[in-house]
Amino acid sequence: MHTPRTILIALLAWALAPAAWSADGHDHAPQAPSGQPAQAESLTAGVVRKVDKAAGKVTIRHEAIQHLGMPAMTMVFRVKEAAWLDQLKPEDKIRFLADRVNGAFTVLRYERIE
Ligand SMILES: [Cu+2]
Repeated sequence: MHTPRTILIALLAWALAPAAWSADGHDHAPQAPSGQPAQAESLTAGVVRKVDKAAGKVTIRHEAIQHLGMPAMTMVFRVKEAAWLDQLKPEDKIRFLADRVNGAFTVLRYERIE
């Protein structure tokens, strides 16, 4: 049978352990580097589906975009340079750099895939 003393010790051990763990947990944070490489610049393959010069947008069927956490899909992008809308046409195969600019997904750079 348990004596009151062993029960008390068990309760104290249970009560103190989590406090010790959380104190340790708070210690490591300041030294830890962020781990995320700043803006890993990676080009994404895609195929132009539609160019809308009036709206300044291009629809691209693209592969997964890791740095945006986006799976492969077809979607509309803005473009950094309006002139690109004259150079792009449906079925063009491109590799492009996409990122958020003022909350809108934007093509910042692209190159044609021959
Ligand atoms: Cu997308």
